Amino acid sequence: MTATRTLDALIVGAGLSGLYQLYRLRELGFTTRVLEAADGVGGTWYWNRYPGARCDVESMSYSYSFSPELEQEWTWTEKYPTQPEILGYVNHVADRFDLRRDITFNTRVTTAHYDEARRQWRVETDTGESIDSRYLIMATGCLSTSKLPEIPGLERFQGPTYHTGHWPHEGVDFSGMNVGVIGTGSSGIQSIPIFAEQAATLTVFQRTPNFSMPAGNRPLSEDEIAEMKANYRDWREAQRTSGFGVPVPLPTKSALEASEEERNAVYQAGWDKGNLVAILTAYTDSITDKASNDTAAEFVRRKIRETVTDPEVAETLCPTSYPFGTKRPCLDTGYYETFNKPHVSLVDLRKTPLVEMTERGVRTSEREYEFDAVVFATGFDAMTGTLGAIDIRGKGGVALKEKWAEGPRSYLGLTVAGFPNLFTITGPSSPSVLSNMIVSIEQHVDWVSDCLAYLRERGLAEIDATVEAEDAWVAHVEEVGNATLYPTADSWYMGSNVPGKPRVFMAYIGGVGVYRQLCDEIAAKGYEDFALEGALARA
Ligand code: FAD
Ligand code: N01
Repeated sequence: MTATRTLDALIVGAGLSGLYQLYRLRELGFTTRVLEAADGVGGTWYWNRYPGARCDVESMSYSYSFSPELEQEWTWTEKYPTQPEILGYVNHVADRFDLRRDITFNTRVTTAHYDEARRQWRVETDTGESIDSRYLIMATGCLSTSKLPEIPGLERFQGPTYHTGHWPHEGVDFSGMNVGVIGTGSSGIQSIPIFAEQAATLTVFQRTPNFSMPAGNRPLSEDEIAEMKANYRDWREAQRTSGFGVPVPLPTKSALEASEEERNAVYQAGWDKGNLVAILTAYTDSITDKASNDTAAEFVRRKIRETVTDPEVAETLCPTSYPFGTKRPCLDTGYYETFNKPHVSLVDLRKTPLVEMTERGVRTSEREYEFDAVVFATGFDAMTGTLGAIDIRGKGGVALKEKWAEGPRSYLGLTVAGFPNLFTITGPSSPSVLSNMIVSIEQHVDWVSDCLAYLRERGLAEIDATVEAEDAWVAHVEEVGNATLYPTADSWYMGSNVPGKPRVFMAYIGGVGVYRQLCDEIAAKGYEDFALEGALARA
């Protein structure tokens, strides 16, 4: 392998994070390159092409804020944008800012080792390239390593199988087929109604029911587009200072202080707007007190019972084993109604667990189901899976995977002590997946860009979080998490969807606005809590 000249910064991933990071670093005059495993930009929106895939943050909010010109010239068509529309947007951004010339596609980073003497990273790829870079920025995504169900015989099935996270670009037509779907998280909930429109029979295998509410999606009117475009700056500011990156009025009282009538009116208003965050934050204790949370959970369960005509099926679809919101809730289009169709059936894996895949289909503890095709909507090894798949080694040759064996340890979810000059965009222990992610992405990218400019101005070659700061951050993230109901659920936020993964709450629930302020203060104090070292050796 031959190494080319040392870059200032290597970015891994060309999703929303990697593209904006490239834009910012290029603007600052750093030599930068992006490596991307896919053959195109878009990340999540490149890979997840299953029917029904869309964002459940409103389009005009789930968009970059860094360029007022871009905001004005791009016009979203629907309240909640489809995957093709978002991918079109991301491609537009890549072209508009001429980003592609610094992106190498079809290239997966396999190893990244820190060279302590030279204070830089050596990165190797599956195409045999070796690249030296002062800084290494992982824009590899929180939900970018898909997982299959952990059952024997996956290779035995004779028909086609599909994972929602790797959907064929040419699409799949299930017309006339008997189709099985495993998984009822957001991807399953979005795609199942569309599979049901095509398939002769559809069998849904559910391990845990999810809370979902109607998206109420619709075309955007010219007036509302014009209004947002006129007020974008204020809206962006409100996003940045909000709790979840979605501005909603702040709650003033406990759910238990409100009458049932009042509560139902509040929940109904959120329901009618298809606004998850409005329900999740309707009361001061919605996500911290079980009794308060139960009022929202029961509201949704009532809706399920009203919608699904078979009472047994309705009960199976009602989540009861965890509080509302502690597994990622969903917005759907006709999900519960789908189970009223005579050719759609639901299998409760809590009662009859999956045993294996067979040549003909899927076997549960009760019987074998025969299918022409099987869809895995079984999610991701979230937050740490993608970083864990790369052999990342910091000081002393310590592997990140070893360091994170008991759960991710980072400072601010941005840096890892002992792994100097490494940055993780929306890394574990930052608000990331508990937010409108593009807001968190821009905040992280801006922080990293400012940090690199700061180091360059002072001729510094290395930045490393101190172990003390990291320990304190990990403890703070845990403490804030434990003050909520999130850790009580078995969710991918907790790593519980991957057998053997440590059970740790992997996101920061302190709020997007609070977190931003904290990060800004640390930067303003000259990156206190970091060791800044060494004269920058320039070739
Ligand atoms: P990604 O989009 O995941 O991009 C990471 C990129 O890194 C990928 O292209 C991947 O191929 C590449 N990569 C990874 N490892 C390597 C490697 N070793 N070498 C080279 N390249 C590598 N968020 C919201 O806020 N609202 C939503 O409604 C929402 N909907 C979602 C729907 C789906 C189906 C999924 C899966 C996620 C959704 N998300 C949503 C989260 C979404 O992931 C983020 O909003 C955002 O798109 C993440 O962008 P990213 O660039 O950080 O990561
Ligand atoms: O994955 P998931 P996803 N046997 O992990 C089941 C974002 N997203 O791709 O809950 C049987 O949520 C698993 O069961 P259980 C969003 O952040 C957003 O749907 O672990 N079942 C679950 O039902 C989301 O949270 C949108 O008991 C098995 C399902 O498979 C995240 O991406 C759309 C199993 C997986 O659900 C992931 O969503 C799509 C097994 N061995 C995605 N393994 C929006 O609309 C897993 N399951 C915004």
